[in-house]
Amino acid sequence: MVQQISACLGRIETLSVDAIVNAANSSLLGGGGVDGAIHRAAGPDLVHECRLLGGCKTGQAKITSGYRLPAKFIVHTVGPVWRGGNAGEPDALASCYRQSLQIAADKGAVSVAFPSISTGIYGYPIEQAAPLAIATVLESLPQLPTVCEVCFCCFTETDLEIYQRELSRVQGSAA
Ligand code: AR6
Repeated sequence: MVQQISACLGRIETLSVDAIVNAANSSLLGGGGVDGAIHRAAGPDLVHECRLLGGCKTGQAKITSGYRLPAKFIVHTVGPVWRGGNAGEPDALASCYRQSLQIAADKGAVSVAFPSISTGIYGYPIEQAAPLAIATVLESLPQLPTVCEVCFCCFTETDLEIYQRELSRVQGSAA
């Protein structure tokens, strides 16, 4: 089956995909940034389900229904807070992408959209996060053949350029 990876510009909570990923915090009870936007759009039933999940550790992921969103599922993952790069941030960030894809695939998701995890409030430099996100997804997809489409949903033109440059680099070298 063909597996496609792309980047797009927009608000992730509006995407009609099987699963969107949320850059949450360990409480899973909502916050600012993309987390706030997803909770507002999904409606109050989301936080009720999140309360039952007992939080989530950094690098791990949990899944809920999408409620009022076009997406069927929301995968909530907790990215690392940037502390300079030598405190295990790359491993934790890679783990977010791996676990999120796995848990979405376990629910039968064929299309998955990611925000740029940790690169907002948590301060991870996007120039380092984007190549890691793309490499981790590329490594994971062969083990998850039912996932056909992964989209990196960028919030700004600048972020989109960074993702597109990296995607052209790795996809160009694979061609
Ligand atoms: N759609 C897509 N991307 C978005 C959206 C949106 N609607 N809104 C923001 N972004 P952040 P983090 C981008 O701060 O760094 C929350 O309070 C944003 O431009 O949302 O992982 C949580 O509860 C950036 O590129 O997440 C945690 O406490 C990316 O999403 C904390 O923030 C991630 O930025 C997590 O921080």
